[in-house]
Amino acid sequence: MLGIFKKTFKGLEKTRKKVANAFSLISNKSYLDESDIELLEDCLSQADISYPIIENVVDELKVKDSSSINWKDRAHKVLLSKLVISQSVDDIKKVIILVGINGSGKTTSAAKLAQYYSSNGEKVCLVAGDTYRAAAVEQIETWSDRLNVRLVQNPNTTDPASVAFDGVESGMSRGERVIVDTAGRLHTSTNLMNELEKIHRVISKVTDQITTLMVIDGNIGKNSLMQLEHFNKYLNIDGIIITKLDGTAKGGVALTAISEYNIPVYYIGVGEGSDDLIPFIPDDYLKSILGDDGE
Ligand SMILES: Nc1nc2c(ncn2[C@@H]2O[C@H](COP(=O)(O)OP(=O)(O)OP(=O)(O)O)[C@@H](O)[C@H]2O)c(=O)[nH]1
Ligand SMILES: [Mg+2]
Repeated sequence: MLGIFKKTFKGLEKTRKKVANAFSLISNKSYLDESDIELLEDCLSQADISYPIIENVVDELKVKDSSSINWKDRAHKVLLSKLVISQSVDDIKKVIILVGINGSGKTTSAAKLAQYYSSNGEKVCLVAGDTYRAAAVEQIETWSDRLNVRLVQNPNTTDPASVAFDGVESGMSRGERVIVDTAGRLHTSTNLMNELEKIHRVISKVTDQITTLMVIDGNIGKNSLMQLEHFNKYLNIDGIIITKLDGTAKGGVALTAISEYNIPVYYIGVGEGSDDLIPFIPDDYLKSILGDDGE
């Protein structure tokens, strides 16, 4: 069941149990009273689903429905409608810039993407755009060795835009998929945010085939959406990778990102290995949160 979503399914077990429990408590009811609604609101909120979305679910469940469809299926239907966005991993352009706050999983995601595209037969180049820490360069170097993909780095400069330019220029001329790692930063650091904007601007001189993906730690929950909003002010965020959904994450962040910000989630990270990246599939994702009757 659920094939490649198995790890997410395992990771979100706690959330799913709570949600499933709430739905089983109301399963025999033909209408929902205030305490049932409160119970549902509570467990959906604990799953990191934002209030406007919860309100939509509750409003729908308050509508009389004489068909046999059950409460959970109705909630699933509402939530799925929130995840409808014309997204496809095929929309991702040749150059990918990964941005996000410290430790969200950018470098690991760069490695995962490198493996993903290599295994699809593409030539891949990693760009060490985190020039501030020697350890950061070593980390991506280790991945490039392990995955046998080209790495562009420059120990003689701390200017990430310069390394990114070299990487994209050489990568495009070789027909490679170019994945640019960047240093983690807080959205409140204006200088570092301007630097990201500069990286993007400099790469744009080489090509317009750029997709900027924000890497979000799924454990951070609702706060991460504020970070998304701020990053999106400095450079257009084209899509999202949500990481660590194999861990203690509650899971609901993807719903809010897509429905309130209209930014697609392309991939999710479900582990620390280079093959722990899977395309985001709305229906499977919802089953990970709400449960699946076949579970
Ligand atoms: N369980 C799990 N761990 C992950 C996942 N993605 C990344 N990690 C771990 O999270 C930690 C941080 O990952 P990095 O890829 O170094 O994060 P980063 O965003 O590059 O960090 P900075 O460069 O310091 O900003 C590492 O220990 C990774 O192994 C994931 O999907 N699941
Ligand atoms: Mg990093």
